Amino acid sequence: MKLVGTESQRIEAGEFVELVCYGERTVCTFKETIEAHSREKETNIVLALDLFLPDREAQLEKSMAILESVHDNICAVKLNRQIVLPLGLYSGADKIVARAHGLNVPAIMDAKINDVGHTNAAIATCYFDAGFDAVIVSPFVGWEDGLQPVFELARAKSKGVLVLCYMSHKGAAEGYGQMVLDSKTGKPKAQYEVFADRALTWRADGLIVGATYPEKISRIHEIVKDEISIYSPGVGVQGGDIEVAIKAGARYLIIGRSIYSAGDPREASRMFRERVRKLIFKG
Ligand code: NUP
Repeated sequence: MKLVGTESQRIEAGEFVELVCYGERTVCTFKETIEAHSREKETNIVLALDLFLPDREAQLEKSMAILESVHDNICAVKLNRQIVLPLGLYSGADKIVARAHGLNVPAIMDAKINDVGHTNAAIATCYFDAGFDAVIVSPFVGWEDGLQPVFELARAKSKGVLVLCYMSHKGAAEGYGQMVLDSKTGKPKAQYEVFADRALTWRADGLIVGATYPEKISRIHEIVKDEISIYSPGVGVQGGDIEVAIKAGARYLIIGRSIYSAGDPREASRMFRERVRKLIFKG
């Protein structure tokens, strides 16, 4: 299928069904792909599948079971190193990614990539080879010989790059919230505002902003508008509020413990989805 028109025109024309097909990945960006999944399933919830169990087999089995039980209610799944380290990338985590794809759910690797260029590129290559559709990176490492190779690799492979902009924990203020001198104006500016500007230049697919700081979500949304989608972790256990985060400008909510640690993860994910449906999809 040849895609014509803007993303919103194509989605309005119902072409998003084509976009969600993995066979078509070369023609759409990660931003388009997840947007299509989100609209089709009327959910903006990204499951943070951070289950950590002493028994590795049980960790894999239970992670799979949770993914399968909640997949109708999520638009993507996010893994991080607490699953990749014990299970291995090519012998465990990749199975979860393949299962997610089998359920038509894209997979994000929360790698927070943060090294010099050549190792960043190698790390991103491993995650993309294992099937991940997007990686999360840290902006502190900068562009030249830092994140540039990751963005180039992602473009070449039609994968996504999401950039941390203001993290959800208390210590985030020490780095993301510090005042720095804007290199263009010489005037003081918050670090996270500089990162939001850079993400526009870098054409990032998404920015991560903690739901625990709705005022930061609003400010960052003001800077990036709908050019870059805001992903917001920190609702539920960390204290952030779904409605407040969405009203401030979050497009996706990353939710972990409030779903996978619930007595009934499927029901918990269904209830979250109902709440976001009213706000985003007006259902
Ligand atoms: O700022 C961030 N805060 C955060 O919690 C950036 C993140 N990537 N995360 C991730 O979101 C964290 O690693 C975890 O996977 C998830 C939140 O989980 P929970 O607090 O909903 O259990």
